[in-house]
Amino acid sequence: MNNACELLDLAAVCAYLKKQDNLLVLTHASPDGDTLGSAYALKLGLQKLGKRVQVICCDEIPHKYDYFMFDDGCDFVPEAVVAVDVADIKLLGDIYAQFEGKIDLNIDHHISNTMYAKRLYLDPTAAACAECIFEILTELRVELDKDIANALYTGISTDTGCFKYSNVTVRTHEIAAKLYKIGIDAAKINQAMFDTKSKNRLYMEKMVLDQAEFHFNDRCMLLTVTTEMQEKSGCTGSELEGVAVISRSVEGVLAGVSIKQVGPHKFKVSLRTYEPLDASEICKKLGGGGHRAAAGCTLEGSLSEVKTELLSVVGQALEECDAGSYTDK
Ligand SMILES: [Mn+2]
Repeated sequence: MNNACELLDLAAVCAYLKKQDNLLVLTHASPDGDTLGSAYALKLGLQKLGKRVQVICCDEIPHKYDYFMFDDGCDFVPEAVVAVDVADIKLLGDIYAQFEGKIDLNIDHHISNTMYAKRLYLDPTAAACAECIFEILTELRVELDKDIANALYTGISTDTGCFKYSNVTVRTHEIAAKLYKIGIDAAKINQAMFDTKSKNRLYMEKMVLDQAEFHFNDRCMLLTVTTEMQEKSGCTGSELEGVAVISRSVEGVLAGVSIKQVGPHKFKVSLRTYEPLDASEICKKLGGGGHRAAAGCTLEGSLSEVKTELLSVVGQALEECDAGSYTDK
């Protein structure tokens, strides 16, 4: 934790943004709907206040987000660097070293935030970072137009699994209702985000399911996406995301784990948990973090070593549940 990190409330974050004229907004690597929707809504909103804003993401952005991606070049020197939906500086990906110690403001909703920025606006009760951006733009009296509203809706709907996850609150629906009033393309966005997958992805899911493992009386479902499966299916980048969520549809599963091979001895782990398990707590033990119901970490070793390490931590959490000693934080 960085002691130099100043915690800002809504009024303070707005006062800070008002003072900046040229801003650079950073998203996390492997960008999702929330980091992108938050970044572009903030960009479009601040532009309405006469500011110049550029968004940078170190990875390629999937085309399904094209409807709110408005890039108009960058012919200014940024005065302030803002990271959105980025819980840890390392999540910036390849560009993280370049920005270490240089993030002026972090707007986030992850309880696991490492306080790496000079200033932090953190609302862990927000289901999506886009909820924070909505509050900020509203406080700044920015008139939300359809492009901004579509970007915000994308962030909120994707981080809540289309309003199905346990992070959804009354406020989530209230904000969504306000966005509906602006005339967002909700049905179209929902179809693109939740009901559409490529044929390659379907083929990859088939291979993953063929090798699904169940542990601890079927309460833990473990799915592995090996390099071989990635090559065979032709899936790359964002097409490989969101495998752990398959566990949602399996009765009795409390922990859905997906292990994605990213190197010969390197694996990205994504964990989905269902009450009373806490994914953030489990992943913290493995050097990662995230939210209560969805978290992740990166592990090194052979596939079987990684599986053993993971299963031991998940097994321990389940045992604590059985013993009634699982700490509900
Ligand atoms: Mn998020």
